[in-house]
Amino acid sequence: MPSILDTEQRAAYDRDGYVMVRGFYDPVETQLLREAMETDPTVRSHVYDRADAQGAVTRMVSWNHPGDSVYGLAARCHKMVDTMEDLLGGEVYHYHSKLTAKEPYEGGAWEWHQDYGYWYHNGCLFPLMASAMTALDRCTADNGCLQVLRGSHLMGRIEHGLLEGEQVGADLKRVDMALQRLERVHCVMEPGDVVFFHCNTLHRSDQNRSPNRRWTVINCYNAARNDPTLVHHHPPYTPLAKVPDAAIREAGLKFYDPQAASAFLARASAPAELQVKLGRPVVGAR
Ligand SMILES: O=C(O)CCC(=O)C(=O)O
Repeated sequence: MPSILDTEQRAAYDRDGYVMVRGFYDPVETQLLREAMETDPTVRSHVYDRADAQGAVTRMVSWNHPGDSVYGLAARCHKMVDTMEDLLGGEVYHYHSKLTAKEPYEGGAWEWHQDYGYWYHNGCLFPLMASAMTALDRCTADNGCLQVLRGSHLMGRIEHGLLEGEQVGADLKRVDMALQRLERVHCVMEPGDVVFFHCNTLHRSDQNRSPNRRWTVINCYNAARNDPTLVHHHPPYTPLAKVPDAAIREAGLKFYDPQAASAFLARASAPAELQVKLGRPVVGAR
C-alpha cells in the first residue's frame, strides 16, 4: 500500500525533518489506543518515572515488540508502516514504542535532543530511523506538546552529554546556535494526529503545568538495512508482519499477551556505551 503522505507532505518531511498528519487515527481507533494505555494490566504494571532537572516526571512505559494488542496492531498497520517505509526508503522494523504520559500539573520536561544522539551508541550505523508520535490527548504549548527545530535533521548528529536530572541532551552550545537560525515549532495536536519525525530532528517539550493531561504514544522504527552492530536493550532486525488498517478496530480493546510481557522494559536505560562514556549510569527512554 502507498504511504499516507501526499507529495507535499513527503517533501515537507525531507525539508523540515518532521511532518504532521491530522486525523491519522480516527476517533474510534484513537479511543481504543487511549483506553488500552489506561487499562492494559501489562502497560500499567510497567510504568516508571523519568525525572527532569526539577524532578518533575514523565510517566513512561517502553516495549520492544509490538505484539498483537490493539496498540501493537496500530504500530504494524499498513498506514503506519508503509509511511515509515516511504520515509526511510525501504523495509523497516519496529525498534520500540513508548507511552510518554504527562499528568496535569506535574508532567516533566524533555531537553533538546536527537533520538539518534542515543541510538548511534546502540550500534545503529546510519540515521535511517524515525518516530511517529500519536496524540492520545489534546497536546498544546500549555500541557507540554512536542517542540521541534525545523530543518535541524540536516545538521547531522550532534554530540550528547549529561544534563541535570536523569537526562542526556544535545550539546547546548550547538543547540543555542541552531536556535538562532532555525524555527522552533510547537506541534499542537488533536487526539489521533500523528507527527512523524527524523531521528536527527532536535526536539524537546515543556513541563505540564496545566490542568490537562498530555499522553502520547511514540512508535520508533529502524530500517531493516540498518541492523544494529551491537546487542543492546532494543531489538536487532526482526521482520515486521503488517496488518490491514481495519485490524485496529476489529481488535477492539485487545491487551498485550501477558505471557510476552518480557518485551516490556523495566526501566529503559541509556545505551551501555554512552553510560561508559559519560562515566555514570543514566536512565532514559530512547
Ligand atoms: O514526550 C515528549 O514530550 C518527548 C519524548 C521524547 O522526546 C523522547 O522520548 O525521545
